[in-house]
Amino acid sequence: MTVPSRVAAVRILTRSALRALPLLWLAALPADVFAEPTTGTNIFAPLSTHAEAIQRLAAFVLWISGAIFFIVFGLIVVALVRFRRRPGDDDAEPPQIYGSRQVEVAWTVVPVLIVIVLGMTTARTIFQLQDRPRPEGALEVIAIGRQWWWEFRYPKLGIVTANELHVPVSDTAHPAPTFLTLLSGDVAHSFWVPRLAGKTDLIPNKVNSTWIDPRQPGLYLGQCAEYCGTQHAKMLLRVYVQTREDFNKWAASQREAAVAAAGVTAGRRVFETTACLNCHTVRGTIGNGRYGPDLTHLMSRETIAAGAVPNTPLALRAWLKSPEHLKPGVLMPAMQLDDARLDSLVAYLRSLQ
Ligand code: HEC
Ligand SMILES: [Cu+2]
Repeated sequence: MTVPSRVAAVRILTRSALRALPLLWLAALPADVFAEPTTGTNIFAPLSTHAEAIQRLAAFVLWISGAIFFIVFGLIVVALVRFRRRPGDDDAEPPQIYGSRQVEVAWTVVPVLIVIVLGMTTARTIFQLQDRPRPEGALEVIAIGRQWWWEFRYPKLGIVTANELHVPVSDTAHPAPTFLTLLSGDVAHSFWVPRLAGKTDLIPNKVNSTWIDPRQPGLYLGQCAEYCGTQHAKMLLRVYVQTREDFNKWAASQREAAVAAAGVTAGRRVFETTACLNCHTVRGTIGNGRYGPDLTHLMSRETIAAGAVPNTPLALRAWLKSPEHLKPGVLMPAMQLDDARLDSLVAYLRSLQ
């Protein structure tokens, strides 16, 4: 390498090191610096015990790795600058050193200690979170991952819903954690709402669990975090954290059977005479399929198809006409309904408040 290009290399290295510097600050910033609504998915802005513990651990690891990065980089830069070839160098070999016990011991022992510290801190965080006993009165929810949507069952409340999880807010004055039992109906999935908790997998034939205690009401977004097939990317999660009163109101209305609205009998007949009812439940009708989402209170949801499609009349119609079009690979077939039957079916589904 010629002298000018070496100088240029040093300059580029220093410049990229300086550019990377601000990244490190991220880890140390308090959560409120990111004054974003709860819908953000920033792991550095946790709003639940699990997520906070993970953020603390991540910040600690980042600081240590950052320090190592700067020490190593600094030494490289010093070596490059101080020992570069100068005009008039005699090209003789520099003095050769054949090992130094102290140096070798130091650079073996120090990294081993660092790895032990990082490993122990990580293990402690994992065990702290996993060993927490399930407090009396925690809300129990069973979350089942399916290709490519989420089923949420509240066994004690008699509620079954899909994709949009409702839980009460848990502030320090009134702790109200939610325990999630995680199951899979087909392949491996992973439950991940970054501001509430770390990823927990849903594995076929295995029972996993996690818990959340969100501090602020709002909508928290998440996503399946384990590749589970074609529509993995559109297996989104929405967690609605509500005040106690709002949550109780929601729960009470979810417990009801479907309303038998007037003027939608034609649509209801379509639902009950096609294969819809083999895959979908509408409590209060003969439809009790469990392969697809429970539709009893479909209109209480803001989205359909696991957050992929807004729950509007137009989108709903497009979905029924060709689910494949909105979510390629989807496991709901197009039912080949003509326009009149589609319209009446949409009217019926819109009545499922
Ligand atoms: C073979 C089973 C099957 C049949 C038959 C079927 N569906 Fe579905 N349906 C599904 C599955 C699976 C999903 C979830 C798709 C996804 O999000 O990936 C779904 C999703 C839906 C949704 C969106 C629900 C939500 O909250 O996300 C609606 C609405 C719906 N189906 C209505 C119908 C209607 C009406 C019919 C009859 C015309 C029907 N389905 C026939 C399996 C089926
Ligand atoms: Cu998945």
